[in-house]
Amino acid sequence: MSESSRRKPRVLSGVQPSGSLHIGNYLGALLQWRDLQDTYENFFCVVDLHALTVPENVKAAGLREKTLEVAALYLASGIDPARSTVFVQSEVAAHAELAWLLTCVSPLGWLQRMTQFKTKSDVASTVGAGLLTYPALMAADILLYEADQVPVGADQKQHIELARDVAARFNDMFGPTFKLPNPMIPPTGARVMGLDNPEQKMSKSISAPGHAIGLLDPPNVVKKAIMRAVTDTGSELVWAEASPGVKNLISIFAAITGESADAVAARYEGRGYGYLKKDLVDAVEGALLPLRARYTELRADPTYLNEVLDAGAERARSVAEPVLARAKAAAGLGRGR
Ligand code: AQP
Repeated sequence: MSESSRRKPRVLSGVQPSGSLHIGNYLGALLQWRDLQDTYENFFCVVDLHALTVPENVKAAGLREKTLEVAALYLASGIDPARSTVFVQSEVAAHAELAWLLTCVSPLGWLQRMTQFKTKSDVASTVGAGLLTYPALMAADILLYEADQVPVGADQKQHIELARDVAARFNDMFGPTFKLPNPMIPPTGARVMGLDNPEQKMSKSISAPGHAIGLLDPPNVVKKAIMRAVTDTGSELVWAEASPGVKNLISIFAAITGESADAVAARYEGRGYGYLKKDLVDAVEGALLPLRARYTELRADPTYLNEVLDAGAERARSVAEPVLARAKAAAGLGRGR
Protein backbone atom coordinates (compact mmCIF):
# COMPACT_ATOMS: atom_id res chain seq x y z
CA MET A 1 0.00 0.00 0.00
CA SER A 2 1.48 3.39 -0.93
CA GLU A 3 1.78 5.93 1.88
CA SER A 4 -0.56 8.39 0.18
CA SER A 5 -3.29 5.83 -0.48
CA ARG A 6 -3.39 4.36 3.00
CA ARG A 7 -6.98 3.91 4.10
CA LYS A 8 -6.91 3.61 7.87
CA PRO A 9 -5.73 6.31 10.25
CA ARG A 10 -2.51 5.35 11.94
CA VAL A 11 -1.63 4.93 15.63
CA LEU A 12 1.75 4.60 17.28
CA SER A 13 2.48 3.87 20.90
CA GLY A 14 5.10 2.21 23.10
CA VAL A 15 6.07 1.16 26.61
CA GLN A 16 9.52 1.50 28.16
CA PRO A 17 11.15 -1.77 29.26
CA SER A 18 12.19 0.00 32.45
CA GLY A 19 10.66 -2.45 34.92
CA SER A 20 7.82 -4.92 35.31
CA LEU A 21 4.62 -3.95 33.52
CA HIS A 22 1.64 -3.31 35.78
CA ILE A 23 -2.11 -3.08 35.52
CA GLY A 24 -1.81 0.68 34.83
CA ASN A 25 0.19 -0.05 31.67
CA TYR A 26 -2.38 -2.72 30.77
CA LEU A 27 -5.48 -0.57 31.28
CA GLY A 28 -3.98 2.75 30.14
CA ALA A 29 -2.18 1.37 27.10
CA LEU A 30 -2.21 -2.33 26.11
CA LEU A 31 -5.95 -2.92 26.37
CA GLN A 32 -6.63 0.17 24.31
CA TRP A 33 -4.11 -0.88 21.68
CA ARG A 34 -5.67 -4.34 21.45
CA ASP A 35 -9.11 -2.87 20.85
CA LEU A 36 -7.86 -0.45 18.18
CA GLN A 37 -6.38 -3.04 15.91
CA ASP A 38 -9.12 -3.27 13.32
CA THR A 39 -9.92 0.44 13.21
CA TYR A 40 -6.38 1.72 12.75
CA GLU A 41 -3.10 0.86 11.14
CA ASN A 42 -0.99 0.11 14.21
CA PHE A 43 2.66 0.52 15.18
CA PHE A 44 3.56 -0.64 18.70
CA CYS A 45 7.16 -0.46 19.80
CA VAL A 46 9.17 -1.40 22.86
CA VAL A 47 10.89 1.92 23.55
CA ASP A 48 14.22 0.67 24.86
CA LEU A 49 16.06 3.93 24.04
CA HIS A 50 13.70 5.67 26.46
CA ALA A 51 14.56 3.18 29.19
CA LEU A 52 18.16 4.46 29.12
CA THR A 53 17.00 7.81 30.46
CA VAL A 54 17.09 6.42 34.00
CA PRO A 55 20.16 4.12 33.86
CA GLU A 56 19.65 2.87 37.43
CA ASN A 57 16.36 1.22 36.45
CA VAL A 58 17.90 -0.43 33.44
CA LYS A 59 20.83 -1.92 35.34
CA ALA A 60 18.49 -3.39 37.90
CA ALA A 61 16.16 -4.87 35.31
CA GLY A 62 18.55 -6.18 32.62
CA LEU A 63 17.46 -4.21 29.58
CA ARG A 64 17.57 -6.92 26.91
CA GLU A 65 15.57 -9.37 29.02
CA LYS A 66 13.00 -6.68 29.84
CA THR A 67 12.70 -5.75 26.14
CA LEU A 68 11.77 -9.34 25.26
CA GLU A 69 9.45 -9.52 28.25
CA VAL A 70 7.58 -6.37 27.18
CA ALA A 71 7.34 -7.54 23.54
CA ALA A 72 5.92 -10.90 24.69
CA LEU A 73 3.45 -9.08 26.96
CA TYR A 74 2.21 -7.04 23.99
CA LEU A 75 1.40 -10.26 22.15
CA ALA A 76 0.02 -11.96 25.28
CA SER A 77 -2.35 -8.99 25.77
CA GLY A 78 -3.86 -9.64 22.36
CA ILE A 79 -1.73 -7.51 20.04
CA ASP A 80 -1.81 -9.51 16.83
CA PRO A 81 1.32 -9.23 14.65
CA ALA A 82 -0.80 -9.95 11.59
CA ARG A 83 -2.71 -6.71 12.24
CA SER A 84 -0.11 -4.60 14.07
CA THR A 85 3.55 -3.85 13.50
CA VAL A 86 5.43 -4.78 16.70
CA PHE A 87 9.09 -3.77 16.93
CA VAL A 88 11.96 -2.68 19.16
CA GLN A 89 12.69 1.06 18.92
CA SER A 90 16.51 0.84 18.92
CA GLU A 91 16.39 -1.55 15.94
CA VAL A 92 15.06 1.27 13.76
CA ALA A 93 17.93 3.77 13.65
CA ALA A 94 15.72 6.56 12.31
CA HIS A 95 14.33 7.14 15.83
CA ALA A 96 17.68 8.20 17.30
CA GLU A 97 18.58 10.23 14.21
CA LEU A 98 15.34 12.19 14.02
CA ALA A 99 15.47 12.71 17.79
CA TRP A 100 18.64 14.78 17.28
CA LEU A 101 16.97 17.06 14.73
CA LEU A 102 14.00 17.54 17.05
CA THR A 103 16.19 18.10 20.11
CA CYS A 104 17.75 20.99 18.21
CA VAL A 105 14.38 22.66 17.61
CA SER A 106 12.99 21.99 21.14
CA PRO A 107 13.28 25.09 23.33
CA LEU A 108 14.90 24.26 26.67
CA GLY A 109 12.04 25.88 28.60
CA TRP A 110 9.49 23.54 26.98
CA LEU A 111 11.47 20.47 28.05
CA GLN A 112 12.11 21.75 31.57
CA ARG A 113 8.38 22.27 32.11
CA MET A 114 7.51 18.57 31.61
CA THR A 115 6.01 17.06 34.80
CA GLN A 116 7.70 13.69 34.25
CA PHE A 117 11.13 15.35 34.02
CA LYS A 118 10.49 17.27 37.21
CA THR A 119 9.27 14.17 39.09
CA LYS A 120 11.95 11.78 37.91
CA SER A 121 14.83 14.23 38.23
CA ASP A 122 13.81 14.72 41.86
CA VAL A 123 14.15 11.03 42.72
CA ALA A 124 16.99 9.77 40.49
CA SER A 125 20.44 9.82 42.07
CA THR A 126 22.11 10.81 38.79
CA VAL A 127 20.20 12.66 36.13
CA GLY A 128 21.38 12.26 32.55
CA ALA A 129 20.58 14.85 29.87
CA GLY A 130 18.44 12.18 28.17
CA LEU A 131 15.82 12.53 30.90
CA LEU A 132 15.37 16.14 29.82
CA THR A 133 15.39 15.49 26.06
CA TYR A 134 13.19 12.35 26.30
CA PRO A 135 10.13 14.16 24.85
CA ALA A 136 12.11 15.00 21.66
CA LEU A 137 12.83 11.28 21.21
CA MET A 138 9.18 10.54 21.86
CA ALA A 139 8.22 13.16 19.27
CA ALA A 140 10.53 11.38 16.79
CA ASP A 141 8.84 8.03 17.55
CA ILE A 142 5.45 9.50 16.70
CA LEU A 143 6.34 11.76 13.76
CA LEU A 144 8.31 9.09 11.87
CA TYR A 145 5.09 7.11 11.40
CA GLU A 146 2.91 10.14 10.61
CA ALA A 147 0.64 8.92 13.40
CA ASP A 148 -2.84 10.41 13.53
CA GLN A 149 -3.46 9.28 17.10
CA VAL A 150 -1.28 8.23 20.01
CA PRO A 151 -3.10 5.99 22.51
CA VAL A 152 -1.63 6.65 25.97
CA GLY A 153 -2.58 6.97 29.62
CA ALA A 154 -3.31 10.48 30.90
CA ASP A 155 0.27 10.82 32.25
CA GLN A 156 1.63 11.02 28.71
CA LYS A 157 -0.76 13.67 27.35
CA GLN A 158 1.71 16.47 28.04
CA HIS A 159 4.39 14.71 25.96
CA ILE A 160 2.04 14.28 22.98
CA GLU A 161 1.18 17.96 23.14
CA LEU A 162 4.89 18.75 23.16
CA ALA A 163 5.37 16.49 20.11
CA ARG A 164 2.72 18.54 18.30
CA ASP A 165 4.39 21.80 19.29
CA VAL A 166 7.85 20.60 18.23
CA ALA A 167 6.48 19.31 14.91
CA ALA A 168 4.75 22.65 14.29
CA ARG A 169 7.97 24.53 15.14
CA PHE A 170 10.00 22.36 12.75
CA ASN A 171 7.38 22.90 10.02
CA ASP A 172 7.53 26.67 10.59
CA MET A 173 11.33 26.72 10.47
CA PHE A 174 11.91 24.33 7.55
CA GLY A 175 8.61 24.05 5.67
CA PRO A 176 5.77 21.51 5.93
CA THR A 177 7.37 18.18 6.94
CA PHE A 178 5.45 16.53 9.77
CA LYS A 179 1.86 15.58 10.40
CA LEU A 180 0.63 16.78 13.80
CA PRO A 181 -0.51 13.93 16.11
CA ASN A 182 -3.33 13.82 18.68
CA PRO A 183 -3.43 12.02 22.04
CA MET A 184 -6.08 9.32 22.54
CA ILE A 185 -6.88 8.80 26.24
CA PRO A 186 -9.09 5.88 27.36
CA PRO A 187 -12.33 6.78 29.23
CA THR A 188 -11.48 4.49 32.18
CA GLY A 189 -8.10 3.26 33.43
CA ALA A 190 -6.33 6.33 32.07
CA ARG A 191 -4.63 7.01 35.39
CA VAL A 192 -4.27 4.06 37.74
CA MET A 193 -2.85 5.08 41.10
CA GLY A 194 -0.57 3.17 43.48
CA LEU A 195 -2.43 0.72 45.74
CA ASP A 196 -0.18 1.73 48.64
CA ASN A 197 -0.51 5.45 47.95
CA PRO A 198 -3.46 6.58 45.82
CA GLU A 199 -1.97 10.08 45.49
CA GLN A 200 0.88 8.66 43.38
CA LYS A 201 0.60 7.21 39.84
CA MET A 202 1.17 3.45 39.68
CA SER A 203 4.63 3.23 38.19
CA LYS A 204 6.96 0.42 37.16
CA SER A 205 9.97 2.20 38.57
CA ILE A 206 8.48 2.09 42.09
CA SER A 207 9.36 -1.30 43.54
CA ALA A 208 7.68 -1.02 46.97
CA PRO A 209 5.68 -4.19 47.73
CA GLY A 210 1.94 -3.57 47.44
CA HIS A 211 2.41 -0.53 45.16
CA ALA A 212 1.47 -2.13 41.84
CA ILE A 213 -0.34 -5.15 40.44
CA GLY A 214 2.33 -6.65 38.17
CA LEU A 215 1.00 -8.39 35.05
CA LEU A 216 3.27 -11.36 35.77
CA ASP A 217 2.82 -11.38 39.55
CA PRO A 218 1.63 -14.75 40.89
CA PRO A 219 -2.04 -14.86 42.05
CA ASN A 220 -1.16 -14.80 45.78
CA VAL A 221 0.90 -11.59 45.32
CA VAL A 222 -1.92 -9.93 43.35
CA LYS A 223 -4.42 -10.92 46.03
CA LYS A 224 -2.26 -9.60 48.84
CA ALA A 225 -1.70 -6.25 47.08
CA ILE A 226 -5.44 -5.74 46.46
CA MET A 227 -6.57 -6.91 49.90
CA ARG A 228 -4.08 -4.52 51.54
CA ALA A 229 -4.83 -1.58 49.23
CA VAL A 230 -5.33 1.74 51.01
CA THR A 231 -9.01 2.73 51.28
CA ASP A 232 -10.04 5.05 54.14
CA THR A 233 -10.98 4.87 57.81
CA GLY A 234 -14.64 4.05 57.08
CA SER A 235 -15.68 0.43 56.66
CA GLU A 236 -18.46 0.74 54.05
CA LEU A 237 -18.56 2.21 50.60
CA VAL A 238 -20.28 5.59 50.23
CA TRP A 239 -19.61 6.43 46.58
CA ALA A 240 -20.51 10.10 46.85
CA GLU A 241 -17.80 10.52 49.51
CA ALA A 242 -15.30 7.94 48.27
CA SER A 243 -11.62 8.54 49.07
CA PRO A 244 -8.95 8.47 46.30
CA GLY A 245 -8.01 4.88 47.30
CA VAL A 246 -11.59 3.64 46.92
CA LYS A 247 -12.08 5.54 43.66
CA ASN A 248 -8.91 3.92 42.34
CA LEU A 249 -10.15 0.38 43.12
CA ILE A 250 -13.54 1.10 41.53
CA SER A 251 -11.92 2.56 38.44
CA ILE A 252 -9.58 -0.46 38.03
CA PHE A 253 -12.63 -2.71 38.39
CA ALA A 254 -14.61 -0.70 35.81
CA ALA A 255 -11.75 -0.64 33.30
CA ILE A 256 -11.29 -4.42 33.55
CA THR A 257 -14.96 -5.33 33.23
CA GLY A 258 -15.83 -2.58 30.75
CA GLU A 259 -18.53 -1.17 33.05
CA SER A 260 -18.87 2.43 34.20
CA ALA A 261 -17.43 3.35 37.61
CA ASP A 262 -20.94 4.30 38.78
CA ALA A 263 -22.31 0.89 37.84
CA VAL A 264 -19.54 -0.91 39.75
CA ALA A 265 -19.90 1.40 42.76
CA ALA A 266 -23.69 0.86 42.87
CA ARG A 267 -23.13 -2.89 43.47
CA TYR A 268 -21.02 -2.20 46.57
CA GLU A 269 -22.80 0.86 47.98
CA GLY A 270 -23.23 0.48 51.74
CA ARG A 271 -21.22 -2.76 51.82
CA GLY A 272 -17.83 -3.38 53.46
CA TYR A 273 -14.67 -2.79 51.39
CA GLY A 274 -13.79 -6.48 51.81
CA TYR A 275 -16.53 -7.47 49.31
CA LEU A 276 -15.27 -5.01 46.74
CA LYS A 277 -11.67 -6.15 47.16
CA LYS A 278 -12.49 -9.84 47.00
CA ASP A 279 -14.46 -9.44 43.76
CA LEU A 280 -11.73 -7.20 42.35
CA VAL A 281 -9.18 -9.96 43.02
CA ASP A 282 -11.36 -12.32 40.95
CA ALA A 283 -11.85 -9.79 38.14
CA VAL A 284 -8.10 -9.03 37.92
CA GLU A 285 -7.25 -12.72 38.05
CA GLY A 286 -9.81 -13.39 35.28
CA ALA A 287 -7.83 -11.03 33.02
CA LEU A 288 -4.32 -12.01 34.14
CA LEU A 289 -4.68 -15.80 34.12
CA PRO A 290 -4.95 -16.18 30.31
CA LEU A 291 -2.41 -13.39 29.80
CA ARG A 292 0.21 -15.17 31.95
CA ALA A 293 -0.47 -18.50 30.22
CA ARG A 294 0.01 -16.97 26.76
CA TYR A 295 3.11 -15.13 27.94
CA THR A 296 4.67 -18.41 29.15
CA GLU A 297 3.98 -20.04 25.77
CA LEU A 298 5.54 -17.11 23.90
CA ARG A 299 8.69 -17.09 26.03
CA ALA A 300 9.08 -20.81 25.42
CA ASP A 301 9.30 -20.11 21.66
CA PRO A 302 12.01 -17.45 21.15
CA THR A 303 12.18 -18.20 17.42
CA TYR A 304 8.61 -17.02 16.92
CA LEU A 305 9.08 -13.88 19.01
CA ASN A 306 12.27 -13.00 17.12
CA GLU A 307 10.53 -13.52 13.77
CA VAL A 308 7.73 -11.16 14.81
CA LEU A 309 10.22 -8.50 15.94
CA ASP A 310 12.42 -8.88 12.83
CA ALA A 311 9.44 -8.48 10.52
CA GLY A 312 8.16 -5.57 12.62
CA ALA A 313 11.49 -3.72 12.46
CA GLU A 314 11.67 -4.19 8.69
CA ARG A 315 8.17 -2.83 8.17
CA ALA A 316 8.84 0.05 10.60
CA ARG A 317 12.05 1.01 8.74
CA SER A 318 10.19 1.05 5.42
CA VAL A 319 7.82 3.68 6.82
CA ALA A 320 10.23 5.67 9.00
CA GLU A 321 13.19 6.06 6.65
CA PRO A 322 11.46 8.13 3.93
CA VAL A 323 10.09 10.49 6.61
CA LEU A 324 13.55 10.89 8.13
CA ALA A 325 15.00 11.57 4.67
CA ARG A 326 12.37 14.27 4.09
CA ALA A 327 13.15 15.93 7.44
CA LYS A 328 16.91 15.89 6.77
CA ALA A 329 16.41 17.38 3.33
CA ALA A 330 14.12 20.08 4.74
CA ALA A 331 16.74 21.00 7.36
CA GLY A 332 19.47 21.14 4.69
CA LEU A 333 21.53 18.29 6.10
CA GLY A 334 24.09 16.45 3.99
CA ARG A 335 24.83 17.10 0.32
CA GLY A 336 21.41 16.18 -1.04
CA ARG A 337 22.68 13.17 -3.01
N1 AQP B 1 -0.56 4.39 36.27
C1 AQP B 1 -0.93 4.40 35.00
N2 AQP B 1 -2.23 4.45 34.66
C2 AQP B 1 -2.62 4.42 33.36
N3 AQP B 1 -1.74 4.36 32.32
C3 AQP B 1 -0.44 4.31 32.63
N4 AQP B 1 0.67 4.23 31.86
C4 AQP B 1 1.77 4.21 32.65
N5 AQP B 1 1.41 4.26 33.94
C5 AQP B 1 0.05 4.33 33.95
C6 AQP B 1 0.67 4.17 30.42
O1 AQP B 1 1.46 3.05 30.02
C7 AQP B 1 2.22 3.41 28.86
C8 AQP B 1 3.67 3.12 29.14
O2 AQP B 1 4.35 4.21 29.58
P1 AQP B 1 5.92 4.28 29.65
O3 AQP B 1 6.54 2.96 29.78
O4 AQP B 1 6.44 5.11 28.56
O5 AQP B 1 6.24 5.04 30.94
P2 AQP B 1 5.41 5.75 31.99
O6 AQP B 1 4.22 6.44 31.45
O7 AQP B 1 6.35 6.60 32.76
O8 AQP B 1 4.95 4.46 32.80
P3 AQP B 1 5.42 3.86 34.16
O9 AQP B 1 4.79 2.54 34.28
O10 AQP B 1 5.19 4.84 35.23
O11 AQP B 1 6.96 3.62 33.97
P4 AQP B 1 8.23 4.31 34.55
O12 AQP B 1 8.14 4.11 36.02
O13 AQP B 1 9.33 3.55 33.89
O14 AQP B 1 8.20 5.74 34.16
C9 AQP B 1 1.88 4.84 28.52
O15 AQP B 1 0.87 4.86 27.54
C10 AQP B 1 1.38 5.39 29.81
O16 AQP B 1 0.48 6.45 29.63
